[in-house]
Amino acid sequence: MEYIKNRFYEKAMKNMADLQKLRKEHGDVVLGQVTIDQVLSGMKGIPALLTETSKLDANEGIRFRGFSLPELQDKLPKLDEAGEPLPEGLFYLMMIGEIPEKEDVINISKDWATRAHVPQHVFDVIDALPKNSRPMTQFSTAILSMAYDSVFQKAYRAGVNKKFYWDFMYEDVMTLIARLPRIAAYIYRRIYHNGNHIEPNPNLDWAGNLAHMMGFDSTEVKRLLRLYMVIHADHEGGNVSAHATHLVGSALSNAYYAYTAGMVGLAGPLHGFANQEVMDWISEMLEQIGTDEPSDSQIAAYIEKTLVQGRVVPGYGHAVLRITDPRFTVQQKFAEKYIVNDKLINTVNAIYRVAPPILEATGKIKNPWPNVDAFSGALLNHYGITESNFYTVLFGVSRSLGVMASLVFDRFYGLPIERPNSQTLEWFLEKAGITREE
Ligand code: HAX
Repeated sequence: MEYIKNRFYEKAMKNMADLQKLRKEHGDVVLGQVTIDQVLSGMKGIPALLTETSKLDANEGIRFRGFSLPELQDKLPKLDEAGEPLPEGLFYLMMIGEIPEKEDVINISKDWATRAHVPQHVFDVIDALPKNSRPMTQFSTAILSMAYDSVFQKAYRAGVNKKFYWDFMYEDVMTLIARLPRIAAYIYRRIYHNGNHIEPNPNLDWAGNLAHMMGFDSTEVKRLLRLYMVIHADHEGGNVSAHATHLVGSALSNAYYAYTAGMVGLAGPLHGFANQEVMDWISEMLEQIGTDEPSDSQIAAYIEKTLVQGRVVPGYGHAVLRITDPRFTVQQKFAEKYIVNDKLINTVNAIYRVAPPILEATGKIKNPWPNVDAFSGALLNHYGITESNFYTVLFGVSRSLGVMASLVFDRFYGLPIERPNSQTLEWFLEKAGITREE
């Protein structure tokens, strides 16, 4: 299993000389100007982070190490040719920068299977929470409780040289990722199946095992979860879950602390919780209209009503994208390929026809197109994973792949503690040449 770590070391070492040169000799190169609007609109568009794993283009969507999602569906190893790529392969690509061979992917699967044992105290911590506390609360608390096991933390306390931090971080990252399916499935079975838990099957792949432990052993659900885990894995470094993980990690917090920070960020309704909000919003709409096959004009009226109420239409808009999210399109194509006439999916497609012009007509929403969350719930629901308040946990399991890979890079590159500058309103007014009335 060490060979994945060794490959990472070889590849990442090649970048180190360039990074050191940049910092030493080119640190004064100007990258652009920062406007008041950029700062006050949530630091949009300011190049402020170094993230290797993926890059988001506003007009094209996500690329992982240069590969678009359809390219990855074609190129990443699968268990069977008709299936979807294994998320293990995407993790390899993000870490090493090359499309893996099937053997590499199987090696990661095996590595994670050997690390997947979850200590009893983690289940005890979950069981101590009220059963009806939000699944993301249970998930984040469980992750935090594993900080006890951090080998990075122990090594740091023992005074290890900083050039070896990444090695211990890698170990924590691999163990954390390996344990997540068991933890997520445990929470799922605890809440929705009376605590009737299902043991892991070490012969299954990471996403297949998640499906298995949740109680879904069909090829269809395993295929869907493999796709789901690939498309939600990373969205460059500035989104809330990735940035929070990176920020907390920059204080040399261990991987469990950093990822917990990312997960509590993901739990917000403008980020990962939007996947549940989409389902809630659609159910509310269907209930109020009184049909499960709404017409385009009924949907249009409901969208208008939502906007008048000063609420957001969940699943639409994006802080960076200015097109239909390719993660939406990939799911739509998956549905076209495998699913015939599902009423909820028909409604999601109808919303896609109707919503963009209405959102655009407001004149203020910068991106009227759907994001990943507009489709994901309908697919899960179709295959029997109907408990929408669990959906953000599934997103969280997937997101570990990108943010944890990035954390290894952060420690390898020795990126310093993050500490942007903040200013008072007074300062901004002065910069804008505004004098306050006495
Ligand atoms: N419905 C209604 N209003 C919307 C909107 C939507 N879908 N999207 C943006 N707006 C509003 C904003 O609230 C903002 O209003 P105010 O000026 O009154 O504050 C205005 O339009 C301008 O916003 P923006 O610049 O276009 O968008 P932001 O970068 O500020 O926000 C969001 C991006 C994704 C948060 C936003 O589009 C939104 O709230 N969408 C709905 C929630 C959602 O789907 N979130 C998931 C995003 C993808 C993701 O991270 N998945 O995990």
